[in-house]
Amino acid sequence: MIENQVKDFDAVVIGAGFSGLYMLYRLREAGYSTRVIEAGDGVGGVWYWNRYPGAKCDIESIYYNYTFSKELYQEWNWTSKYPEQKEILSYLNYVADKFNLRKDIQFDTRINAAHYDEVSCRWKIQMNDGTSVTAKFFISGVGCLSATNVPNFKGLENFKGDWYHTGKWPQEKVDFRGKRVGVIGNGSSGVQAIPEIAKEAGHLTVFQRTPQYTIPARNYLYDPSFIQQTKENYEEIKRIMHGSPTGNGIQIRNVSALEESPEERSKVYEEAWQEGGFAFTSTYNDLFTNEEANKTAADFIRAKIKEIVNNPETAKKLLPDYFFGTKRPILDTGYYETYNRGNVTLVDVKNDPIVEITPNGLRTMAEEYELDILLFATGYDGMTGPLFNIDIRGRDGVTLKEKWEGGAAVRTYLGLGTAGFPNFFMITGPESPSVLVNMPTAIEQHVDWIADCIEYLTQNSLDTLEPTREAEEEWSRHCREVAEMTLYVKTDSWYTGANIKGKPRSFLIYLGGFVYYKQKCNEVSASGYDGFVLSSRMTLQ
Ligand code: NA7
Repeated sequence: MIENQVKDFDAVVIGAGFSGLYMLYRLREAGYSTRVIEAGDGVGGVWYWNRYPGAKCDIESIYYNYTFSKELYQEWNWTSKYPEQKEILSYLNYVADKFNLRKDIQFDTRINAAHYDEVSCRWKIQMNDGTSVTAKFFISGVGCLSATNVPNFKGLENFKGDWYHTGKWPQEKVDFRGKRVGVIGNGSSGVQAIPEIAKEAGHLTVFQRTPQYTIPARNYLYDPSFIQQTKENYEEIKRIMHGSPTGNGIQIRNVSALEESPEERSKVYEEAWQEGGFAFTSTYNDLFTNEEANKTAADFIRAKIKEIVNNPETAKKLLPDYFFGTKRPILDTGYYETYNRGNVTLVDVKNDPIVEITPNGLRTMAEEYELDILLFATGYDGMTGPLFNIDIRGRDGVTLKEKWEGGAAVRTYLGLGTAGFPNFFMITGPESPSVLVNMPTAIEQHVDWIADCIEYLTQNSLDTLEPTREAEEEWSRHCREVAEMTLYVKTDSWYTGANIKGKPRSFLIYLGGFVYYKQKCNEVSASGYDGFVLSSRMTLQ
């Protein structure tokens, strides 16, 4: 029930995904009044919204969970190596129930604006239902990929069929049986959805702009005895997650791809390909920093595509030529094989661009395709998109978007906070390792740091904390320098913001590794928050 009177909380958190749920748990355990505001009618975040056919996580389930509660780890049973969306959503619902979190979550509500009031040192938070609350701490758990991107194609409003975005999928099943279906986009979402839809649709047309490298997931059901073992090894799994550069069990072989002979390399790649999953990206230590090394992996996958896809013309269209792994690596189940089906057509929209959506389908320069259902697997305005969708204003009424010049000048300290926005924390914010680490691990580390920081302020009778301009300049420069040493910045991708028309190009994921990053965060807190300004209202007046 929505109350009209203005309420004051210690903390308001945006979003009830992995981040928001754990943040709520930590703050409430410490005795802080906390309200989570969630746009959906249930918990789950991305796993609430991404219900498209084939939606799965491509991190092993035994690592894709919280570690803060041993009891929770003992109680939950994952059924397969790569968990399906439904299973992850059930897990997060289980967490919400087990820790009685729902009572502090306001569902079906969006935050429109959050303005910092310098007199009261509180955030005033305005909701889309007209209500508002105030809070000492304003914490973003919006996630890196929650602002969906529906490209502004001419004529979409006239389309007579149904259309969907993979990241805003309806709760009820979409019936593709016998239908003419079009899919625009072949990133992780498209690559997962396409094989599943092809099995059901009358005809499926895939509109591809950039061909992708994808590696077979080779998912399988876990043996219950294996799950039992992981429970017995909970401490070890937790240690691996929180002590490794990627926050999961993946170990990168410390060998250059150029050190081994072509024969040895082929053998290594073939074994990894047969094993499936991210074993392939972990074969050599210089795949993402050395162009020549990268080419060896890219050539291997291109050869696989030619081998799998029967029609040489289709195979040719599917051959990627960017640096392997510099767009988010993808795992698939029968993706390339899908193009051998009689009911699937691949259209290369780089050479034959989409001109408009028509009432009956989609028209490219060369042809019109009649469609009953159109699917946008066109991704997200990543990292800054979800934050810019909210009118967040810090000191002097300056918006986050203004301060960061619409994304051209993002400045954060450790991705956790930004100068001029006191007591505003970002969980897995821009310039933190975020999506290049196993997300639940990155989230737990951030939430723990933020919760400890809030406790420190309380214990020391301090009211506000915000980064200094110098500290954030230095951190942002360091992030850019590390990114420049890699091949990631050379590719158009959502990592670089190139997927959104007009978005300034930048690289907002910290690439120095989770272990170093965590150590740096710990040093900052141990030093009494070096790089932050801490103050009490007494000193402010
Ligand atoms: P992605 O990975 O951003 O993929 C989006 C896809 O949509 C990609 O193939 C894009 O082609 C394509 N796209 C985007 N805009 C257009 C237009 N205007 N015309 C044609 N094609 C377009 O999003 P996903 O949802 O698949 O995955 C997001 C993340 O979720 C993923 O990285 C994992 O971390 C989980 P492009 O390559 O830009 O040419």
